[in-house]
Amino acid sequence: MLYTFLALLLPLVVNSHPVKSLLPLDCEDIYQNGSVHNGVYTIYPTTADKPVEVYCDMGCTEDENHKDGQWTVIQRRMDGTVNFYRPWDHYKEGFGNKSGEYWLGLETIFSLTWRGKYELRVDMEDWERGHVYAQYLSFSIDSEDDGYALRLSGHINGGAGDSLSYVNGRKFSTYDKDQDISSSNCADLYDGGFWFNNCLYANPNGLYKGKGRVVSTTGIQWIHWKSSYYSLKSITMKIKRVSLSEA
Ligand SMILES: [Ca+2]
Repeated sequence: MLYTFLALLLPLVVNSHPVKSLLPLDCEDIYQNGSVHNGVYTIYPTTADKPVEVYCDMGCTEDENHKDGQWTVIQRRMDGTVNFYRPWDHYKEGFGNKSGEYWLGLETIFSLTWRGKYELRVDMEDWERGHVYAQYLSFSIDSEDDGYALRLSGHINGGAGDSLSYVNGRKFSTYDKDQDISSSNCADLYDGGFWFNNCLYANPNGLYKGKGRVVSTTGIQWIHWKSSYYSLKSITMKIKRVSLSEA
């Protein structure tokens, strides 16, 4: 078994492109190193002494749209077990459970999208077995000094519509760090840290409300698909490397 594994792995290592380090930067590298199944893996977005656990969505042969797997999951909601109403430091460093609900962390997302060019895909599910997505061919965020501002382009409509471009170029906000352009505190109004304008059409980090229509607007919203008063069953934000950045 071990020899079979090594025999499979060695040609990959030998034939891979020249790299400065064998440490995986993201799920693409994990996959290229021979781990082809969905699961929690360790990546190194910055340096060797700073490992980060992440869920890798390696794709699923049952779903035509997922044949190009190797997605690095940066955010996931699925059952309401993790509280997303958290302060700035938590959103900066990341929180939650990597095999369940979590936010990867702004610092890690910044490091990844600084070192490589990435696309973003947002998968979502309603309570009536509906599945749609929104994809963006280019995704990055600025450094903390620049408020972790969101940079998006190239929307592809997978049925969800485009509820994110409204906050393109906007800084990240939490209830204790209001960087939106509203006179209100959007993160406090909508119960979760995110990129806000005045305020939002999408709120992936809002309150997990459970099934069906809800009476308030603080749920997990994607307004171009569902109304403000609908809180989704699940939502996942994941990124995939297009290329490494020029040195
Ligand atoms: Ca404000």
